[in-house]
Amino acid sequence: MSNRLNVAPNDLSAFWMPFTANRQFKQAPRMLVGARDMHYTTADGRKVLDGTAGLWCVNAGHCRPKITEAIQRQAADLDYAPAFQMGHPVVFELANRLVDIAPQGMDHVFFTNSGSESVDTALKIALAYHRVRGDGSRFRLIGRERGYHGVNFGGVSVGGIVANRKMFGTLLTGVDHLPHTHIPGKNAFTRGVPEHGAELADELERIVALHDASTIAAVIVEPVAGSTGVLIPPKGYLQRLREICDRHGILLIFDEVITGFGRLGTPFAADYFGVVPDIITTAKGVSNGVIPMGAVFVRKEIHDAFMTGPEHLIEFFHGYTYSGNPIASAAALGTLDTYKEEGLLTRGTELAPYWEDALHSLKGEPNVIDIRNIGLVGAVELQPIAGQPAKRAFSAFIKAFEKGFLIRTTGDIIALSPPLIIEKGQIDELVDGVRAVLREVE
Ligand code: PXG
Ligand code: PLP
Repeated sequence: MSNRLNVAPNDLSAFWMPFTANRQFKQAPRMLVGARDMHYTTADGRKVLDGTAGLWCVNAGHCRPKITEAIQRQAADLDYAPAFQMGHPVVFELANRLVDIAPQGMDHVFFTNSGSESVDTALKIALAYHRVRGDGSRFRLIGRERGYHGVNFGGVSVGGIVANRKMFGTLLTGVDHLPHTHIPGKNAFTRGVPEHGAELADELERIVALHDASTIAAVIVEPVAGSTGVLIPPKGYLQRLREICDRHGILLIFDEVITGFGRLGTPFAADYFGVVPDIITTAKGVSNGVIPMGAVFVRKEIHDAFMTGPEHLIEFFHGYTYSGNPIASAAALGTLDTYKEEGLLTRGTELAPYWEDALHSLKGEPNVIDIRNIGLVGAVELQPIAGQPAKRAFSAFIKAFEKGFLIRTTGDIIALSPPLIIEKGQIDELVDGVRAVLREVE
């Protein structure tokens, strides 16, 4: 390990940390200085089992040689190429490789640098698509309560997490929201896909009746809502959304920033549920989280609708300085090679039953009010401490880290999403770690 800075600087005040309790962190910093495969190493030399694949992104595990080598080689050969009006071979190769593994018909890719950028890109593609076809009255975007679509203005507008929305003014106008699909009264402790709630998709018909289909451009949902605490779509729900969108000429966008690249045991959630949307947003797992990158997959008809007008003119006025950055592209190719060699995009299918049994063995532990699982994702929902929401789960997070486990919490929900290379013994270790924590936290 060659960390030049593997001790904490004396002053932590300059860095305003994202989505972090800054004051709490800086009093008792949790610093990571190294990582390999399933583990992090902390500044004080402890090994920590990664139960969350970083932030749901390190699907192939940490510091994988193919990815490291690809980055090193690319950095020495071509560091940067202008993203606009210029090209480089690596990004074209990457687009071809991505289209090969994407659901059928999703055969064009637009590159971004994050999930938030992928979401805003997808929303803009949807709006512009209708307009280039002469259907510009379709300006409304429909999201869902409890949805997370990143932190840029488009994504926050269609998102449904109140803390991420309430500080930021009027957001985008012309947005409406479907209800979320969490019905613990009927579905608590379901193993896998819950039985009840497909009819919640019919709320889209109500929204269509309110606004008229001719004003609606697109519906965006996470196939499995991740960030809000792992909400799994009821049986038949996504099919029904697809049917209603088709009936009314509305584009369906799946935000697969978390579910993409093997998280559910299939390459994409669209494969898992057998529902193909019109646009898929991805990031995270596309480059194993190693270098920022996002990719938006688009159906041929949508892409082709833009390819009109004089050929010397730009067809879509959108893009980022770092869209398809050479080093990020090389990292993504190294990632796809690793996924392929190790069968990681489908490994979750083999492990899911074991994962499910392990997680559900936590039923009956103190304060556990629900357990949810799908693929290699799991959630353990805790009863909040009265008057102190999120406190119990945050204490569990701190205690788990002290015991050598990285878990993720949102509100009073513990979310687990380990790298897809996890072994059965490590699943046991992780779940037993959570069990021990639950028995200790207040
Ligand atoms: N869409 C979805 C569905 C996501 O889960 C984003 C967009 C935004 O991606 P970026 O790369 O801009 O962060 C996400 C990201 C968590 C957690 O543990 C979830 C995300 C990010 C960080 C933490 O809840 N999701
Ligand atoms: N702000 C300014 C002043 C810029 O010049 C640019 C890009 O040229 C941006 C923002 C957007 O940056 P990016 O393309 O990295 O998203």
